[in-house]
Amino acid sequence: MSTAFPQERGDLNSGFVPFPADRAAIYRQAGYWTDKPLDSILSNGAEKWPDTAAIIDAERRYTFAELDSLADLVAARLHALGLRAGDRVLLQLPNSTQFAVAFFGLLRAGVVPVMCLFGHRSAELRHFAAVSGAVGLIITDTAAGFDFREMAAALQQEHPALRHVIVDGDPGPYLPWSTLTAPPSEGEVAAPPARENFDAAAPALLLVSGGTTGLPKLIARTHNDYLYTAVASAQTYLMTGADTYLVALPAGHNFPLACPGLLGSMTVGAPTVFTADPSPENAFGLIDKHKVTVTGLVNALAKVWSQACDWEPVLPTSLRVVQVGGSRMTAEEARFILDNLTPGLSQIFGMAEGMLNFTRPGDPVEVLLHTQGRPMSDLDEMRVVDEHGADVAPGEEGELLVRGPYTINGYYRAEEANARSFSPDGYYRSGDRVRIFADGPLAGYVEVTGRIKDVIHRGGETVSASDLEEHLFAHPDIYAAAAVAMPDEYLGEKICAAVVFSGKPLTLAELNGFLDARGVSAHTKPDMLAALPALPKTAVGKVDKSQIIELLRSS
Ligand code: OOB
Repeated sequence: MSTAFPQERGDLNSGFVPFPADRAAIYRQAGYWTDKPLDSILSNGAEKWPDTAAIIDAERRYTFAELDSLADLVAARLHALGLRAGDRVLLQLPNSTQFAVAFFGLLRAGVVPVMCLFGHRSAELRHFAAVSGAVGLIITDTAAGFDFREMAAALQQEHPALRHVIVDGDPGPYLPWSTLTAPPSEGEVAAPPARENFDAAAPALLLVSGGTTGLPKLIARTHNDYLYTAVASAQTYLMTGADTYLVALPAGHNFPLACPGLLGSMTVGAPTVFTADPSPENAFGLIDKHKVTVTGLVNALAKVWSQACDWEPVLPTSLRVVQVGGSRMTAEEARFILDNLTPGLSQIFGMAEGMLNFTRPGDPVEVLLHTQGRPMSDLDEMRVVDEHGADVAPGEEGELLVRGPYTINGYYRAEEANARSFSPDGYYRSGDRVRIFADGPLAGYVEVTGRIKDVIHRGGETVSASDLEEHLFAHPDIYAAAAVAMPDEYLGEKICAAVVFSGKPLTLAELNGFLDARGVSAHTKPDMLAALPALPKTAVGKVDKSQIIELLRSS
């Protein structure tokens, strides 16, 4: 398969859209950009808290000093293998200490990790390999019956540039990860090569976008902007070395990686615990054992944890902050988490593209229930615009446009998408429909009301999926629901409610009776009801509407 981009070394910056010089100067002036490499988080930690645990999983524990020297060793060996600064390597390991070792080993070698999610498969990885021009892949052997080595073999066939396949576990024909981490032999140089021409405004890592339509896009995050994300988000949550963070979501996702996640925790000397099993049965025990104080969850998982508090013998009482975000949450859902799981609920509205909003420790309950937080940085610039691109009146709904010290200025190697997704003055068009409260106790806070494109064109009407979903969620027998568009000969699109019932399933007539009683207009009511055992999820655990539509079309 050919790509529009040369795959030789040294072309990391081709197709990367840097920050404009005028704004970069402002971020440096403010002290938000420090021009240090991202892995200085680790060297700093090793200097300040050498003997404190940095990363922990069921099998292993490494102090900051141990992780620091191991990252050097791995980097030296990656270099010896032939990997060079600016090369890209796909990183796809389960949540474990080895994920962090590989991540920092790559950074130390100047290699740019492409942060695949553990649930991604060849469709996504093939695309990441093609766009990034990756020369390597770090995987585990098998998980839940899936053989990652077979996937690697197929990928290598299509992408001969993918020369280095490194496997944690049984390597098959590939290089065992343990050869990179084994103690140094006598005389072995365990230091990475010196960094030449280091540029903190160049990409440090590539994240993948969170959209559920089409393949994820690659998002280049620079040393400067990502280091700032980690530092500032840990500060926002008043984190200290007395905290412990639990990675419950896939570790390669921005949320558990740096918001504050692993990287933010490391900036304050707080240990990070990894688990590949986020079920309450497993996670609650770990939280208790390690006295975890901070974690991040997607909505569906937060709901499961909240319910489990009814029956689990060990409760996660050490938690001080539970961040919940990734998709829309109603005030009722937030209330349920607050009442059942923790008073430490924090809503987070973030994106791999950068921009983060949090509710803060100490915010009034009203803020926790009704908003998705406010921007992390005083240099975040937000606009809310109508369909013509004009700013709406304060407090009105519209599409959120953002730019700031840690929001990208373009997707990586995606000129066409960039023409659509970025305004000429550098704002990222988020596609999220929001309102920013203009006055009263919620002033300055953001409410996410839906996605601008998540609408159903039914006859001549445009129906907002999230408006209907809000009504569906209000039914006591509905556990989860999504409104999706299905093709219709007469209407163009008809409204389908995909519903997971917690009790006895309703009929469409019963459901519409309930919606009538709530005053839902005739053209907003579903034409079709699909009762499902569960809603399909993305690799990070968000409801995946494109999969729902596929499922319904094929059934
Ligand atoms: C996080 O990042 P992504 O890149 O997987 O997804 C970003 C998109 C946003 O544009 C928005 O559509 C949606 O996910 N989203 C929310 C939300 N948080 C994210 N929609 C409604 N309410 C929220 N609270 O999802 C992400 C990245 C960093 C931290 C947290 C989440």
